Amino acid sequence: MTWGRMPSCAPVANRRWPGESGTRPKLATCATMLFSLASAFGQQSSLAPGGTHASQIKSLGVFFFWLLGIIFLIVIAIAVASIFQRGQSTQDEAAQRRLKTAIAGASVLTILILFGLVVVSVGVGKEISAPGGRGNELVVEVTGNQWWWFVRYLNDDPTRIVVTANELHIPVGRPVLIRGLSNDVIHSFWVPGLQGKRDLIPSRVTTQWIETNEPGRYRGQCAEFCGLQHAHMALWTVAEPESQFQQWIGTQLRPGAAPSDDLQQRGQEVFLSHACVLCHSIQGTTANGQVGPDLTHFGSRLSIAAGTLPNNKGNLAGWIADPQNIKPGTRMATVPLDPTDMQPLLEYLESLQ
Ligand code: HEC
Ligand SMILES: [Cu+2]
Repeated sequence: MTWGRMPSCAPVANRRWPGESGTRPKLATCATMLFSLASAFGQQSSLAPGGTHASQIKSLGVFFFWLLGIIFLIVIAIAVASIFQRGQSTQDEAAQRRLKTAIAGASVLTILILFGLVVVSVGVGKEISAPGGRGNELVVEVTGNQWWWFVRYLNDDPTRIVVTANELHIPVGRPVLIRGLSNDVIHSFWVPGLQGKRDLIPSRVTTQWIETNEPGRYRGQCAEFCGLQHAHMALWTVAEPESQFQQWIGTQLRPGAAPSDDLQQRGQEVFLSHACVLCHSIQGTTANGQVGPDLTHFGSRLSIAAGTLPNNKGNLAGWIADPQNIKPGTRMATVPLDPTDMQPLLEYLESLQ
């Protein structure tokens, strides 16, 4: 699966997702972009399931669609037919009886169909929420924050606990238990290509099993209105083969990369000498803030600010210079920086692979 295109008609430089052409979109191209939206939705669609749970949800939806669609057409056909039969008398006894039988039959059929649908959907609901663990499961804690996702891979061995943000990596074919929490209001964890929704509720743990049989990127989105920037609270789920996943875990377990040149060295100094450290952590440095996302491996992440922008230097500069402009209301403060400090800071943050 590729990035697809995240179309945007907004004339904002550098707001491009990887793979998009360098030209700024003109008004005329906006129409075509609307169509390519469909392909972007492919990465966040319950109609493009990447695992068994999502397939079951899709099959249920398709079954409902066709059954109810056919019933709808039958009802309309009867209604139209009755218009043309208006001249006929319904006064005689035989006609009255036929009418009563028809009404009674339709009522019983309706009740049976509705009851059947309840049974089918409860059955699917049970199947997709059944524990998927066979002792080989991965347990990931996902905590909703206004408006980003804190992610922690639990492990009995505390030195193997991985902390990241706004991005999940999962091994293909292995069940993953999501332990959902919230730090503030109710959020909802929803990766349509993999599972249904599960609310994240303050001071309560909710659980959800996800499993995928197809490597790829699945976009998730907070599905419970949680304030001003609810729409900018997305996350990427990257499903990859076990070996690649283990490699990823191995990298994430390492402390933040040491600066490899003078520019990055300066960037680290800028970071550590500004208010950034009050809110962000970079393992291996003195930065130990807990308010915002852990930045130890920020450079390896796909997006900035919970899917708001693709991760590249241009977007990062815009974000750091004026986060409130990009995500009004975000809990990240604007930190005044000397203009010459920006480039080194960008080099350093993007080097944190
Ligand atoms: C008052 C706390 C605070 C300060 C100070 C702060 N940040 Fe942030 N930062 C946040 C929060 C909260 C977020 C998450 C924002 C969101 O997605 O809504 C964030 C997000 C980010 C992100 C995106 C992380 C991701 O994975 O999406 C980067 C990069 C970042 N901050 C860098 C910096 C730098 C560099 C500084 C200093 C110049 C800084 N921050 C200062 C709180 C802060
Ligand atoms: Cu939300």
